[in-house]
Amino acid sequence: MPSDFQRYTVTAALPYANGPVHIGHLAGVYLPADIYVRYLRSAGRDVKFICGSDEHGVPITIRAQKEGVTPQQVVDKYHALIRDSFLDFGVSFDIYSRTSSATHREVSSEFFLKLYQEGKFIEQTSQQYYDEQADQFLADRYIVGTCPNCGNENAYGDQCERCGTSLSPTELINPRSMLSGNNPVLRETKHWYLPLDQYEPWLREWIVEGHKNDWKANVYGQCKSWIDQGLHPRAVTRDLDWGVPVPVAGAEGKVLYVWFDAPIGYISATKDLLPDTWETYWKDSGSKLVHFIGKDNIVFHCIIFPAMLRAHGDYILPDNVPANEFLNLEGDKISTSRNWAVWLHEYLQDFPGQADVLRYVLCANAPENKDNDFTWKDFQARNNNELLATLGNFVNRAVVLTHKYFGGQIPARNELTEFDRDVLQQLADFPARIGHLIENYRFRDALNELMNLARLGNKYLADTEPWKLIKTDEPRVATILNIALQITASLTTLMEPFLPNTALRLAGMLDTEKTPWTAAGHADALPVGHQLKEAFLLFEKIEDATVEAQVQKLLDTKKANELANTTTAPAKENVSFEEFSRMDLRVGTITAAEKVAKTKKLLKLTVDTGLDQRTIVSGIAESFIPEALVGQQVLVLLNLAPREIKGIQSQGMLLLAENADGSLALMQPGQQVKPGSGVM
Ligand code: B3M
Ligand code: ZN
Repeated sequence: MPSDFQRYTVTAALPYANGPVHIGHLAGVYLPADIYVRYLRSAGRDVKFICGSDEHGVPITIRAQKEGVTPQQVVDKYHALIRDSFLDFGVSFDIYSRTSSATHREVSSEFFLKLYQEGKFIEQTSQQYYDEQADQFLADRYIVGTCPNCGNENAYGDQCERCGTSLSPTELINPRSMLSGNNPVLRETKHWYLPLDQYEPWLREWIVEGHKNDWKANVYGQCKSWIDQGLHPRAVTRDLDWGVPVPVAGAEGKVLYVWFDAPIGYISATKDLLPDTWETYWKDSGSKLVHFIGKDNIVFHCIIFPAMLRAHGDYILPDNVPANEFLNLEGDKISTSRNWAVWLHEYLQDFPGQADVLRYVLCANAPENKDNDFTWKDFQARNNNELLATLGNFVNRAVVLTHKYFGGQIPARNELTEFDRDVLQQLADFPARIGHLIENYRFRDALNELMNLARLGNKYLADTEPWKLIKTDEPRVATILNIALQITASLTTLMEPFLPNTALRLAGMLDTEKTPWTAAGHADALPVGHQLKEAFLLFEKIEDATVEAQVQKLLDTKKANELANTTTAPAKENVSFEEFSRMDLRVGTITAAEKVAKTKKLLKLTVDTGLDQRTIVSGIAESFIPEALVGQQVLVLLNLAPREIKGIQSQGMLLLAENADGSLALMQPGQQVKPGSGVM
């Protein structure tokens, strides 16, 4: 691919403003996009980094309904939360806009209208489910019913979440409206469709032939299989009251489909940013358009949006769509509804000032070519062994030794050894190598190269041992530290795309200005005599207890989910009052408790029943400590036929409640009663 573009238009997927953002968002989309853009800026390129909240669509209205608020209140709340999270993590958008803005309504309406007027859509009527009580058509997600595939009674109109089958609403058995609970009826409605089939030959040529070698294999593969399966007209309007109204007569109550208006949001955000010059970034063929997205958005960005742009005719097409796969969390799929996530705003509460650590870990472990797993153990290890022990340690040694031996001033470089020359040559090669990797969307490899430069620095100091030479050969130590400090200066520039806050702090320590990418790798970045500031540690050790607390938080979530998900057992057959009254239920007081030897589960209890002190063997040892039971009042079934358990006569049974996770709770009277009191 030619890299003779004059400018870059870089977009990151517009997150739905229906929930906070988590590590999966950051690792998959916003971090790689930010690294790319920061690098381009440092390399002196003209780049605009565009994003905003996606504020339309059914995810928003469903969340509003759940929370009992208006869709506008939902998007206002989450737009602010998401915007702040990005800011806190240094994601350096030139604009973070929103699709509920006036500009967006205008730009997306005009876009639709042009296609409409030029006859680029087809009009079609179809039967869709309508809720007569709520008086509206139902989006797929608003219909639940029985899955024809697995019998799940709560499958959605577009998908069964139990068996994963994708469905259409009319396939559901016994469909119900989520608005009223009633059975919806089929009604005729008219919509506009983009005839994707007509663009198939062009898409095949543009993607399958044209981007075989420069698009990532996961992206290319998904596109090709879509095209090979045959494309069909896609509806671009919906019967909904939340969204951009369809701007033609006779379309009352209809809005643009969210996946029609959202990508146009990139254009309207650019217009918000640059009211006079935005068109250069979207219409001039010297502009390189790059979309950063997650893999679930590939078809929309590689097929549908390009077909829309092509139908419109004025716009450039994406040069690349470097979509990532998914990040999992501790072996499980990240899920907003199950609260299985590390939320960005919560991370910063637990690790204040440590945004760069998460940026580092998520980039080092980014799901670039396959799904990947985030674990807190790995987070800790990468911080302690890589950031702290490699990068931080090297910088610290170079600066501390310079203070110790030369009053913090850059010492002169004297006669060079072959090793010195080799290290300086290697240093000179790093910026181009890292830059090349970033330009090819290989951010993990690029970060690893950055760490290789720190490793080179560490090795250089370890091999030359200036702390030993200082007594005998000060000029040699001057040379060594000069070279180590030149490496440090380059690290400042080269780390900036990945670790922007650390880069800033390091520049402060070196008392240097931010230098452009092209100045990195030079042997004279820091002039002789330049005074350094005091040394401080760039990274903090993360202790076991800290990550254990995070793991515990996740275990608590898992437990809460399990409890919430268990179904209550169905009712048993009726019994007569006669049968019931044959049970002799009493309150008793436990007077002694001990484990039954050689068993895991059994406790031998002595219970004061008011009539006697009797022995009851009970399988509760995993839920209770014997000592804690003594003195507790419990409900006892007195006349259960005695049986021998592990050689002990058990006379009766304790009543217990069992939690979904198998843990047990005692059944106790609400207040102290006399042992032997009857229960009825
Ligand atoms: N809001 C989907 C998502 O967050 C969607 C992206 C729009 S990009 C134009 O996955
Ligand atoms: Zn199913």
